[in-house]
Amino acid sequence: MSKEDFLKEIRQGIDQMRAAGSEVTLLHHNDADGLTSAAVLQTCLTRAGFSVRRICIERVHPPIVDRIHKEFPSTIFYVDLGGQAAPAISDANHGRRTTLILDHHHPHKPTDPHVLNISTEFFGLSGDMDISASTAAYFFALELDESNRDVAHVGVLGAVGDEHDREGRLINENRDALLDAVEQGHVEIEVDAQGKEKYMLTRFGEAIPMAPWAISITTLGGVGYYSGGPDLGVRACLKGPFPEAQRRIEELCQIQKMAYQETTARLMRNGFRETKYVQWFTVGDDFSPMGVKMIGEYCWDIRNEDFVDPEKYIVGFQNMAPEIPGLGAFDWSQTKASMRLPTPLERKILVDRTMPGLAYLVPEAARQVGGSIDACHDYTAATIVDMGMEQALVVAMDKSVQAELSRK
Ligand SMILES: [Mn+2]
Repeated sequence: MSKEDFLKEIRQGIDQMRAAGSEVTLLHHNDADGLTSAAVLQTCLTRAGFSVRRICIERVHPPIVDRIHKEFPSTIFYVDLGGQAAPAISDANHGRRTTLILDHHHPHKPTDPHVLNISTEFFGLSGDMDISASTAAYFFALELDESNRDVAHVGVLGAVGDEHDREGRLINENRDALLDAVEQGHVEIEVDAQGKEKYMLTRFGEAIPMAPWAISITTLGGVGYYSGGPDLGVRACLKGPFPEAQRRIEELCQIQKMAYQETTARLMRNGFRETKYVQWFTVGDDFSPMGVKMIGEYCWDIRNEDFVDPEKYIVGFQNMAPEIPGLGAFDWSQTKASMRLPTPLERKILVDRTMPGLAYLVPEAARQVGGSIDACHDYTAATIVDMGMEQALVVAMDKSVQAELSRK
């Protein structure tokens, strides 16, 4: 399995798309990698004569997938998400639409022959370091037409957004995209005294440091999720920082700061709700209009603050708005739960192995209260449960920790 096999699978996907008509619904994630991926695919597919309807989603949630596969008479294309949910997507599709998944997360095999899961990990390309979804999208664009080489810099921006350069430089497939962008004069590489590379976007005139720019793109998609942020984000990936986007990024940073400050003040005043092993809280609708990705970001932000118990799991809840921009209203009443760890507890889980990790605890507890199971790692996890089940979820986690400890 290699990059060559991956490209071959992409070509097969392109053939299937071409055979299925010219309408494409493009579903993508709302962070910098997801937005750059969407920007690359929207550009190359439009150039190839497809008409693209783009919908940004925060996660693959069954009611959303059901509606799209039922109501959209088009090819359905998932990027930067969906790889893991390929079986659920297969169920929802039920043989109806030509469906492509282009992803770099841990994948599962689809069960519907109309669903093609082109996940990098199937080809030995690590989604953690080698290849971002945006770089994968860039390869897709090149297979569609070599002239799409001019969007290489957009691919690179997504890789930087997913911090694939965290060891000092982009490597392997991401580096291929980087060198393509450098060769066209769209990106410059700077090397600091420690030998760590820094990337400058030079496509739009004045050099823009790519790492903070990727964070701004993520702010548009995450904080601005319910207020048109993803659209601005995709445009900013393609056009660089234009005044309207710049203004909006500043406003959104302010909105985020205020929401965080108010929540922190409340937690310092009233404390968390606590069980033996868990400290938890809900922001209800207070984070509106920010996307539910933000509850996870907030929990991560506070994990080592003085008002947080360093030995307990952190669980934060944020209610889901009853709509998906671009898809309309949904009648769910659900809340997103995000789990994070204070560093001392993280050490007990990852290093000492004296406490159970979230990858075990959260799916187990979610199952007990009818929650959705999603990508969970030992140090970060999330699930969606019905409103009113918050305490039951926490109690289930707590019991699970207890059971695990008495087993040891
Ligand atoms: Mn990604």
